[in-house]
Amino acid sequence: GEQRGGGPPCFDILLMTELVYIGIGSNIGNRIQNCQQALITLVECTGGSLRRRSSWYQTQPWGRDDQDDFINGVAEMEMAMPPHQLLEVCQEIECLMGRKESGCWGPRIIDLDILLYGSQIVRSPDLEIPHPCLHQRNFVLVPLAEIAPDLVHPVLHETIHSLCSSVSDRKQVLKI
Ligand code: PH2
Ligand code: MG
Ligand code: MG
Repeated sequence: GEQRGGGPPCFDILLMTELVYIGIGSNIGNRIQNCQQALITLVECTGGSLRRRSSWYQTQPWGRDDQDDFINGVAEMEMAMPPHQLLEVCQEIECLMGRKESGCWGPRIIDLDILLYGSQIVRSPDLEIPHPCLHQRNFVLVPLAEIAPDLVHPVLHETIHSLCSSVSDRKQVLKI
């Protein structure tokens, strides 16, 4: 940065933030309270700010029918924490809240999924952004379209609104 007067050198510190969309879900216990608690903890642990949150939705289970309905929602956060570190925080919160492994698509106390991280594309064995199933699921697209309809999916190059209106998923998603 520009040096002023006789004082110390002035450094410009650039905090690079991104808009990050997190999917929140629960289908065990007090589902809304679990989702709310996870979101509060996520804000605390990431140092990010919560910009928008969708309504909560009651959603039919996707992928496996033999379980209770979920509560789902999506949060828009602004943060500087990089994707893999954010993943660790999400997993730590799930663990702290008592999540047990219940297999693929099984019931869970809490699930925090990174859906989108700015327009970044991450493809690594432990983390894929955009979330690889985002565009196939009503329970993600409906709340996401509520808060970010004009957002463009960085791989499919379609808006969330457009993905939401053409999705073939017929599972029910009800605003509560
Ligand atoms: N999560 C899953 C599997 N199926 N179905 C609904 N409705 N909501 C979810 O959050 C969900 C699911 C695995 O993460
Ligand atoms: Mg999930
Ligand atoms: Mg998950």
